[in-house]
Amino acid sequence: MCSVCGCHGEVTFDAGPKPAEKPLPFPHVLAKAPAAHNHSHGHHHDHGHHYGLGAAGVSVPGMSQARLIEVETSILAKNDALAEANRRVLRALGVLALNLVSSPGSGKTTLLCKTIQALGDAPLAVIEGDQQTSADADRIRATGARAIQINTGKGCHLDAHMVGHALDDLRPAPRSYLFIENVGNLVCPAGFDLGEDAKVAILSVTEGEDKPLKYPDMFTAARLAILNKCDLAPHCDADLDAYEANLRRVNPAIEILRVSARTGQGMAQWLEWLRARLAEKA
Ligand SMILES: Nc1nc2c(ncn2[C@@H]2O[C@H](COP(=O)(O)OP(=O)(O)O)[C@@H](O)[C@H]2O)c(=O)[nH]1
Ligand SMILES: [Mg+2]
Ligand SMILES: [Zn+2]
Ligand SMILES: [Zn+2]
Repeated sequence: MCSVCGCHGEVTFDAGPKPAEKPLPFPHVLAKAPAAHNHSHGHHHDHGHHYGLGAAGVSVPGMSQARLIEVETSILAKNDALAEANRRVLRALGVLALNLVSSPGSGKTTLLCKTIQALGDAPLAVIEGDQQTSADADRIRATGARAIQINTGKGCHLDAHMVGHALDDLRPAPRSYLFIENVGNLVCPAGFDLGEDAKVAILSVTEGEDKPLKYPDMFTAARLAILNKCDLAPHCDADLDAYEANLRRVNPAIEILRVSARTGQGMAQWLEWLRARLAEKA
């Protein structure tokens, strides 16, 4: 469930066609089968797999505001503990995990497909989050990369628990990239640590220069902002300097890259950024 907006839903996983079993490079805590819910990613199975409790701003019959806040705090604390468990596994493997966050349609999947092609044979895997459909995982798999789709139902963000199960199934290779495309939403994914190394916010130039100011939590949480669809800037009077100034107003330390996933502008800098972050994991 979402402690921010109260969304909830049934979570489903689609790992796609099963690849041949590969021996693990060294023993680690990952184990198989999110579908079977064998909990081996660091938590006991004393939770009900319900993403359907109430939340702030949502009235739940019989629950006081104080109790709601208590429930929210407990959910975020549980998420943080599971995120740490994910982070330990990813750190042991030297995997660079990036949580791609944005509003719907900013170009996350397009950028990922282009990135995968450009990275060539670098080992990588993708976790796709959407409320419904496996369309994005299919787009990723069409590039030859491994992808698992998580459908969050009415849920509006991925959480560390879902990602833990996806990791059990994906088993990322040592020293590989793990790209996590979050559900398109500029609000709730900001609050949920997945165990990633960094959040990368994709903001397209058609969304308006004011968006960093209107959704500051997301851009404060992000290490890097990719200003995507720069090819469209002249057609929609986008002021790229104003985008950058507003990003820096909410997060003075944020790194910014001007990119067009369509034309390839800025891709070299993005790839350089990725390689540098992976090298830091050594
Ligand atoms: N002009 C232009 N269109 C883009 C660019 N990146 C993505 N798109 C288009 O934007 C739409 C949404 O892209 P998609 O990757 O599905 O966005 P997502 O919802 O963030 O995953 C698609 O029609 C893409 O072709 C870009 O750099 N330039
Ligand atoms: Mg997408
Ligand atoms: Zn939400
Ligand atoms: Zn679980």
